Amino acid sequence: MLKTPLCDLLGIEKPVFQGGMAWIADASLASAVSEAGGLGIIAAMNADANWLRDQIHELRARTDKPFGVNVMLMSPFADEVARVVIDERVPVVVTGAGNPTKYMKAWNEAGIKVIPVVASVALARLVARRGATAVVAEGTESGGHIGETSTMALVPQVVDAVDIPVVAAGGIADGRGVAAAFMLGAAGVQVGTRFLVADECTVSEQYKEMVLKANDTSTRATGRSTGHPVRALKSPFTNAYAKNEAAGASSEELGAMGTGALRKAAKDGNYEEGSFLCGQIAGMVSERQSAREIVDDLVDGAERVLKGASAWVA
Ligand code: TUI
Repeated sequence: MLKTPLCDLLGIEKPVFQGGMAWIADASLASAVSEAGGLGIIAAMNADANWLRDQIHELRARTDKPFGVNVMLMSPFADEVARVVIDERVPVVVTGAGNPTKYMKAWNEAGIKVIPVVASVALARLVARRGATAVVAEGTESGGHIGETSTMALVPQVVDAVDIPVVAAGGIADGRGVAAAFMLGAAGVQVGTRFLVADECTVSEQYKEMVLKANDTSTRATGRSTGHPVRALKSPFTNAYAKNEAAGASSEELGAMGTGALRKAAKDGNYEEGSFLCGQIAGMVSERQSAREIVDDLVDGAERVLKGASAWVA
């Protein structure tokens, strides 16, 4: 059995978080991951308080296990969502795409376990000082909004910088990746891309097919000129976006292009206009499975390779 201090800290059985993917990580997927013993996470993304409240109630109707809400800090509704997680007594809040410190005092006082996603050592240190329970160190291999540093380089540097548990994210989709993350000092992993093809994931069929067909060079990061780079599967949208970016389009023009593109991919399966956010590891995701099968395979696979890891040590 693979158990780390993070499991006891959060009351979960397996040290696997499901990434808080915008327009994708809803009560259906999150409740299935939590039921499987991991930490399911509802993505509040750009949704308002009412949507989030409904999703939390739906999740609670399906499981009584711990779960999280991902608060996307660039959302226009971040303030109201930050209140909902307190009112609803959400056990774990994961934040992304910004600095969460302005909310941390209220969340800590409410007894919420706060786990910011960080893409740098500097932000990891800052949130640790402000009472974070753990951090997710997310490498640039991830899908969605990304930083510059790879998982391999970021995780051990964050582990050395803070004395709270570190969860590794970015480029992890099987037991080898989980075991490697543990070797870097992580106490858990966050996985997004592999859960895109989970049976309980309500994303469009078009999205799932694109992930299943992807190979190692199928993603690209665009939007570096805006200061908010995003990784997605190559598609007509990323081609058009990159062309406009190279031609010197302003951040506002590029932002306008992006509006609605995540929903078009996730909900409508619109190949031409959708932005299919996805991590570099998509090439390894080739099978539709239940969330439970995915969680079990990640953990069992890690156990297997960790047990064999000393074979080369004389
Ligand atoms: O947040 C994510 N991934 C996301 S958010 C998202 S929705 C979106 N769509 C289009 C544009 C922007 C957002 C899709 N995917 N991952 C966590 C993450 N956080 N990755 C990187 C960061 C990050 C980056 C810079 C966190 C903090 C930061 O600087 C904070 C500061 O101000 O110091």
